[in-house]
Amino acid sequence: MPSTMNNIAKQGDHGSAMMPVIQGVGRAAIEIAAVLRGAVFRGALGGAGSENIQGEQQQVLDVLSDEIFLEEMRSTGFICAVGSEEQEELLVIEEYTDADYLVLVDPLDGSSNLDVDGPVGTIFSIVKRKTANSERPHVSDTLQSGREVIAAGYVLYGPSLMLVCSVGEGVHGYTFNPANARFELSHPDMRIPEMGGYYSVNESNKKKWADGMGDKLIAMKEETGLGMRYVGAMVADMHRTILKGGVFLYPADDKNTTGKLRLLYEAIPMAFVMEQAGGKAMSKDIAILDIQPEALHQRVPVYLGSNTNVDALLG
Ligand code: P6P
Repeated sequence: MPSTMNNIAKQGDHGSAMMPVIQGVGRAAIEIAAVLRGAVFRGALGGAGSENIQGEQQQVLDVLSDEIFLEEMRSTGFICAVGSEEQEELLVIEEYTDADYLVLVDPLDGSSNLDVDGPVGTIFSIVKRKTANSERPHVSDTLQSGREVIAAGYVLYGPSLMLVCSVGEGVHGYTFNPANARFELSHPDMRIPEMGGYYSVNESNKKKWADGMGDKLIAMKEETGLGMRYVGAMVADMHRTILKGGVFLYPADDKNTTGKLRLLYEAIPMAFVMEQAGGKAMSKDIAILDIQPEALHQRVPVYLGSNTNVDALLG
């Protein structure tokens, strides 16, 4: 069992490259956590006065986190380009256009929680380029199904700082130990219960949901009596779902007709982790990892969680 992130990154077919990249994610997480903790004193809470490609108000910390993450990926020397939820175009790393891998990242997921001191996260996945190393990295390098993902995971900025990731050989959780200033294995081989006690959704949208999901949720609630937990940051809701079991969902609705959550930056990495943890990751009637992405900022409906709960909901 890997005791530190160094060991997990050695596993898998791309171990020699994944170690520095996942260590880079760890360094970015530590830096972002420090920025979050001191944000109020730097006047860094609140809006940046700009919109991202998603048309969402960018938080100052969204922009800062994106810069920190990009710099740490650049410094690994293994990444040729980064696709970020906060950037309209693919960010090519000019010093390393011949490197083998790309990273897709939501640098600060759930950032609307920041000014109420709620949990937020970073979500990432790593893919191998399809273009030749002699070519310039292209957006087509990012449009790969989740079955091509080499490694994925998330950072949870909560009461503790956690990095949960998989290189395709199970899911392991690492907690930052302030005594040693490094991530240490705290949740070896994370497995989601076959059935859990919670559903997790923004139920205020229920009347707008597509595909009869409102009626399906009502039926599931009556049948199972599940409790409800919803943090409003996917990383926190996913982490609880993996540890306690249950189902997290964000259906399409009449406002977000193809869903709200981003396929490349949220759905695919979280689906990779969920399936590696023994759970199910669906987007209506197709497994999220089987979807062929068509655009960098594509959105999809998501249903993630314990096999029994997802089946009960989707029928
Ligand atoms: P709502 C955060 O903005 C996010 O992308 C996910 O982290 C979260 O699960 C969802 O959107 C929350 O959306 O509409 O409930 O605020």
